[in-house]
Amino acid sequence: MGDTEEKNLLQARLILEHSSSVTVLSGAGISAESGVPTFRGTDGLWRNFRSENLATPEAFRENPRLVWEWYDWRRCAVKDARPNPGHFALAELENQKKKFTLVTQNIDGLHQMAGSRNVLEMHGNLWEIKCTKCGLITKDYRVPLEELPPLCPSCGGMGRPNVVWFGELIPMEVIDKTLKAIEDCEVMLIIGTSGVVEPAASMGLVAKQAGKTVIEINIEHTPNSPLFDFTILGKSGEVLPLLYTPRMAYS
Ligand code: BJW
Ligand code: ZN
Repeated sequence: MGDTEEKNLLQARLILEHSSSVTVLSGAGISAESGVPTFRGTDGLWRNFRSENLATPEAFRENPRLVWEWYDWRRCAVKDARPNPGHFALAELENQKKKFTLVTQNIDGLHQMAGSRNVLEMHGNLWEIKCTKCGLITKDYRVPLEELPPLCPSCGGMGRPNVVWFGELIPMEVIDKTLKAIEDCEVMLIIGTSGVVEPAASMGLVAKQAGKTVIEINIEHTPNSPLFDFTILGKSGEVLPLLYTPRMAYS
């Protein structure tokens, strides 16, 4: 680790130590060390298709089976994934703070598996299927799914992944709670996201404009880096465990 990274790490540690309310925005990068592929970049997702061309309501209307094949493949890939030290560090940080909100763009459920409790899923959940006819949402952990597209257990309508695609709205309740969490926090951490997908990408700026300290953790700089207080360059699974003092078991 270079001198700058060491300095940024120490500074972040001090800032976090002295704050009682923290809000986090996480993206695909935090799950990369769990073996879950990110979207963009050289190792980005699948079969030379751009996720932008699959993660849309239009793509689903045109070819629901193809879109479902993609999601079924991702469900298979995520099924055996386990949280990494970055996920666990955030769960522990939550235990140490008076107020803590973890807003994630990820749909893999790994934050919850690591023990994070106050989690807002901006883009939905890979394990939920929503009926396009009656709107029923069911949890379904089968991999692979027996029939593609899966059918609604209640009305027989076609199911779709309960995720937010391009051109669709983030649930209003999630946006409201996210904005409130930003308003209420002293420090915001932006972890493992390329910061190109709105409205998540603007949340760091919202925090900055509200006078919060915003720290980014990423393996590389992003277009938003100049807006933030500073960026810690490194893998989130290596950086996050260094940002707090673990509680002693019997203290
Ligand atoms: C590491 C690491 C390690 C790697 N440690 N780091 C304003 C302007 C322009 C366009 C728009 C706008 N407002 C809305 C839009 C349209 C659109 C949008 O943003 N388009 C842009 C791409 C241009 N947004 C929407 O449509 C949103 N809806 C909306 O705003 O509704 C109102 C509206 C509609 C239309 C017009 C105007 C308003 C909905 C967005 C939904 C995004 N959905 C997806 C799919 C979800 C389901 C699924 O997973 O399949 O969400 S797309 C995909 O991108 C997924 C992700 O959550 C999201 C963000 O990706 P993320 O997490 O940043 O991943 P990567 O791969 O991009 O980056 C990984 C990062 O990790 C990199 O930086 C690495 O360096 C780093 N990294 N390893 C730390 N170990
Ligand atoms: Zn139904």
